[in-house]
Amino acid sequence: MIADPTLSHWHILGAGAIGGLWALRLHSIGCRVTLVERAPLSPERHLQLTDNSHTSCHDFPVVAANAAILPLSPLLITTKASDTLAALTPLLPRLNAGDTVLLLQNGMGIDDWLRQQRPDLQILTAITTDGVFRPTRDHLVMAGHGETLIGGDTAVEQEAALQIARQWQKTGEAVQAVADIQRRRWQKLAINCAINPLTTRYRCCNGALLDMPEALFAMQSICAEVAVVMRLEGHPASTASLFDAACAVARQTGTNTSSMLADVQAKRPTEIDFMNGHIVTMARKHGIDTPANARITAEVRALHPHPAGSN
Ligand code: KPL
Repeated sequence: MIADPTLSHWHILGAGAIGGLWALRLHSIGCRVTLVERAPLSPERHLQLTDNSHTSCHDFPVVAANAAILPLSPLLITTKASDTLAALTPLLPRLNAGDTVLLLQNGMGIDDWLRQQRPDLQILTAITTDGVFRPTRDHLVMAGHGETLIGGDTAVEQEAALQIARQWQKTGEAVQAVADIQRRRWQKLAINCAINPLTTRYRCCNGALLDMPEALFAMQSICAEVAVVMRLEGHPASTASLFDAACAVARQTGTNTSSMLADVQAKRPTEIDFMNGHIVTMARKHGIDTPANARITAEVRALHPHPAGSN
């Protein structure tokens, strides 16, 4: 497919499973796509996607994050939350005021950090229920088509989210711009807080949590604290609604290894600081304790050495 010069030229930081998927999807509708990496292994990456029996592939140009590559906007960030600060910091001086940055990743906290560093950027956030795994670095296998929701906090950002959603819908995927992206991100965060670290504690797939009374009790305690913090942050939530949603997702993704357990098994840093750790931080800002989240955060952090100075 020849790139259409009237379509956006996307830069993707962190082309793992979701980033690689969107690289191929955006390429399929004629967008130019460049991958941005901290330490590129080669000037091109051959990404391949298997979706049922259909395979698509493309060679994408790769540029180093610290190389002079302007303009970078729109920039899609799909790094794991735990890798984002290191990956994004060298890019910050290369972003211009008003540039669009779209964060599509698990967990929360990175957008706040980015807004503090660069209040002049147009920062959008997105969540997805697409399921994709990577048997090898550059081979993606679609596990299930989900929905991607994009939004922004200001009217201008919401308009930008709408434009991006319209463009991404051309891929044929379920993509929507939503006015309440923060509420939806909190709901997704609650589900991740209730499932991911407990699969790590019990070394089990998501669905197995539902068969363990002690895991269900811990899920409920975590949800109760998340609901309090959500309400303090201005988002309606109850323990029952978050717990029910977490149980439903654990059931639907029953045989999945959660991303956190996969990280622990592969001895990679986890996203705990951007999930339950974020709840603890936000609760402290409001002057309250969240012992169930603090305990599981400490437990998961102890599994992997964290850089000195990180909280
Ligand atoms: O998002 C997930 C994750 O593993 O990070 C869930 C929803 C728990 C599915 O595995």
